[in-house]
Amino acid sequence: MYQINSIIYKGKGIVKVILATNNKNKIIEIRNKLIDLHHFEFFPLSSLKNPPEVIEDGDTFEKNALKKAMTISDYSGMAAMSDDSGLEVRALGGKPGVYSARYGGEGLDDAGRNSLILREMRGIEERRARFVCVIVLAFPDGTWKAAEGTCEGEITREPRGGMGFGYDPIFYIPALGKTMAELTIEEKNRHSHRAMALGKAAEILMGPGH
Ligand code: ITT
Repeated sequence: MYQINSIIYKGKGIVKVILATNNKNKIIEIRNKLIDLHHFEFFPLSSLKNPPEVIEDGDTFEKNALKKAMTISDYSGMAAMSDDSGLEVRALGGKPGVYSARYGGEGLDDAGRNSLILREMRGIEERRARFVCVIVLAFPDGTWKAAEGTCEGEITREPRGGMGFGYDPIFYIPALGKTMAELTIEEKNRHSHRAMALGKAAEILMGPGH
């Protein structure tokens, strides 16, 4: 049992939270990870009529996550949870970073972006990389909280695995001996950057002393 955060809860039966993301894979992972938070119901952005488009022009994950959550909370009058995330490759000076979703230009899909990174990494021995995720919770009273999670790994020499999304097939986790795309959703939700950030976000929602 847990004690729900009374500042957020304010005696409401179920607190509705809009997931301020257009990424269906993030929604699946978030819902799976937060399944035990019975006092909260998570709705997709598509449940809002004509939600505003958010231009992600921040130079940090937190700025972009804050903009997404704030915009949707303001628009809906409800609590909103956003996720801004990406891959930072050491030998590429932290790229693609906040540009992860559109690295290489709009014409590339996930497989194309993975090929691009593998090409850029050809012949490079320093393969260390990390995934970063910042979750922002924005509330109708204008307050907000951020939670960050990271996951350390290495860039593979070729894609491996068919699960997950994005850069998962080229991100190897030495401690597990698998790429992120070789993990089941339950495994990914024990180890990923998003899982770490969501764990902290759950603490914020549940409040102290749970
Ligand atoms: P929203 O902004 O609507 O949430 P998005 O996909 O554009 O969706 P981001 O701007 O945060 O989200 O970009 C994140 C990109 O980083 C994502 O599109 C992937 O390419 C990559 N990424 C983030 N988390 C990942 C994960 O768990 N596995 C693989 N790639 C990931």
